[in-house]
Amino acid sequence: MVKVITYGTFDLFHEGHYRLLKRAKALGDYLIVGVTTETFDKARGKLNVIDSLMTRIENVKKTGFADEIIIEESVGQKFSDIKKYHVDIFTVGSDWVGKFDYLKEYCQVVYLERTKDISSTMLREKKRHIQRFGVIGTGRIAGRFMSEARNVSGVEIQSVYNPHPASAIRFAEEWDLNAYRTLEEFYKNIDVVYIASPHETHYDYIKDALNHGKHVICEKPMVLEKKQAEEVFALAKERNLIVFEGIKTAYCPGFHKLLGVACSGRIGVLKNIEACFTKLENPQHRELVDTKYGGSFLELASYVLLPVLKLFGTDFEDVRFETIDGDNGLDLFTKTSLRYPNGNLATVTCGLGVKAEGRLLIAGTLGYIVVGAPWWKTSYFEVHYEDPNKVEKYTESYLDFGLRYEISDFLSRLNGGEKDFCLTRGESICLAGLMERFMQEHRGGQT
Ligand code: C2G
Repeated sequence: MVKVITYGTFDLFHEGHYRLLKRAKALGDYLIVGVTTETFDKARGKLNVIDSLMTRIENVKKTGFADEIIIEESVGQKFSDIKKYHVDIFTVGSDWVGKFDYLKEYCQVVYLERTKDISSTMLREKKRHIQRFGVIGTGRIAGRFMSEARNVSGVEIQSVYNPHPASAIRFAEEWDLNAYRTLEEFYKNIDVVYIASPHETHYDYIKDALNHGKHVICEKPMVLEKKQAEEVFALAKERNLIVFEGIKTAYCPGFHKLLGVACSGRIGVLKNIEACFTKLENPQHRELVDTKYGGSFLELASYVLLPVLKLFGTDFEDVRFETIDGDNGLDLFTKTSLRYPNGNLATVTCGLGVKAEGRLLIAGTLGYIVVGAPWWKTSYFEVHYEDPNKVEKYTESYLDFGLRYEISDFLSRLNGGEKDFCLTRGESICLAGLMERFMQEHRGGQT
């Protein structure tokens, strides 16, 4: 009996998939089809898969060509499957030519001609209207957003705006966009505004975009006052639009895995969180020069507070800030302590002018989770127990700048598929409240 194996996502099952399976079956007597899990697809950069794993399996089953269906959940599995199932022929579409030649040592590898003019991506784009984005702000993060957005299907970035036209033109040339001199012109032909301008300008840009009927993704910290956050969320709701705070860590798969393990009871009842993120900044840069809106807390606290709000919630009873300031009064290093009514404690640290070990530590009654730097791009963490020999290791992929996860989550929200699970409105409002409180205590209430 000749055993054949093939793999795929089979999202929005179409003619190309059907023809591939038919020909795969004809290559032998017994066909095994590996259907990818969502986690595996995310890990290999395939975001925005629409159909659930069950639906995709069901669709493969319906063709009647598969004698056995398995799931594919990790890189390297093909190799072990070939051994495990005594496979004679591995086959896949011609879009993969050469990519699986390394399997030739173990079985025959056949690339079948891909069916032209049909793909899941095309169907996804037809099903979901392409979201046209415009970018406000042209700094480093905006550039990263551009390169990441190109990895997410359903997004087309069209325009850029910067009150300094020369910067907008430079960015537009670099990324092949249209640069506009006025916001009115910029809003034409876009659905979503991505805001990556200086912190203090976010609030006005968000309101203006919403008032022009545009959805918003705004870089962190989204706004600097609690009532501003409440106001923009209320305005968005009233206008049936989405406002979304871009804290990249909140959307990345490794951080979700970490939250899952922390909440699972493996380390008992959670009691204490410590998080530290420092990034030595050039003293001439805005972050250490702008005495009103610079400093380590405004720049980095969104990251270090995130695990605390996700795991302990937003109802702390006390918060205290301690800072080491530079000559201009800006905080070079800030320690924030939070105490919760149930006795839980959190200490989070951020720094732009003092270097410390970037680490996230979540302590529970049975053990602790530790993530080394850069934990804010979570890709590896360990669980430790009283017995020092017992260590569990977890890995998850984190691709390039990691912004693709937040863009993909935003699109799912836009398409009605997801609630604000990764970063809730309540958490964003709480973060804005903490920014406000810090500024009141540390900048004499200037916001
Ligand atoms: N396919 C095809 N013609 C199309 C579209 C897809 O022949 N017009 C083939 C692909 O080449 C693949 C199979 O259908 O062999 C499934 O395609 P996808 O769902 O896009 O899955 P893919 O990402 O190609 O997964 O481990 C996963 C596999 O390596 C391939």
